[in-house]
Amino acid sequence: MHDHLQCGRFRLSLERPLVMGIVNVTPDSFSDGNVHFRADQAVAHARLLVEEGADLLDIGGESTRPGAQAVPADEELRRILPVIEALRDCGVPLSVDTCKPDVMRAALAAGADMINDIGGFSAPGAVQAVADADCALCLMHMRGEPRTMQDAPAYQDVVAEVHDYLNQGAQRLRRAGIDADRIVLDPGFGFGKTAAHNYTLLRDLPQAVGREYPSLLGLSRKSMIGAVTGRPASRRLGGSVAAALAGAIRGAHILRVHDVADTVDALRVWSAVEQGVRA
Ligand code: 7PJ
Repeated sequence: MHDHLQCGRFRLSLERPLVMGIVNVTPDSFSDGNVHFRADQAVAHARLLVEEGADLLDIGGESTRPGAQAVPADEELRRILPVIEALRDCGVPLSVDTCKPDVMRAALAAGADMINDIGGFSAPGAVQAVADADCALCLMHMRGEPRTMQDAPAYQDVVAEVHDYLNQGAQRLRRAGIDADRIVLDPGFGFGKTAAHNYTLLRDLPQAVGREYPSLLGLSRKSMIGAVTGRPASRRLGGSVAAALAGAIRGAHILRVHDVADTVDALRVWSAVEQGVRA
């Protein structure tokens, strides 16, 4: 595995876990439906996350929650392009969370450094949309599609199946001429998985991802945290930080979180335990 991630304008060291702050530009995150208001709120929130220590930002214009409906590409672009443009100078790489090749191309042209595709670059044209750029690619495992993925997901061996999907997907990217140092793999917590599947994948993270590529984990506030704590999404901070730390201990490279400041604190304390404190 490479010691860095080629990520558009940036070359990120993978020596310590990186924190990716989530920036939602979806109507359900804000009560006002106005596009400009929404973009301004998202940009302000993103700047706060950078101040809190985010190493990257992940900008999403399509809700991918279980049961969510698809958003057309032009609406997704109306939401995210102003946000990408406003954040270009924020000092950290910008990832864009999308499955659509047209959105990928437009986001890269606007300055995005990474494409995060929960569909694993399986849409026709998705690989070609990113191949000739120098962006990073996050390839995530999903079983089914968001609308129906939580309808009784079943696996023979969830760890082996996720491993094979991710590594075969990475091979497909490599055959299209994409360098290994641009690729990140993600087990896709909550995407067509029961709580038991999710915890097995987190426990066996090194086996689920393999050793060839760095990993990205999205655990923040997910139902797997609620399944164990009994808490609603608004009160899953402690559980989410514990899950992020469990991932870091197992070698995760990028942690995708809502609560950047608390996750950064937890990682700093963990690092002080492991590496000691410099005098
Ligand atoms: C993930 C994501 C994830 C990656 C979402 C949510 C749902 N992208 N986008 N991994 N989750 N790579 O944050 O609850 O787990 S949207």
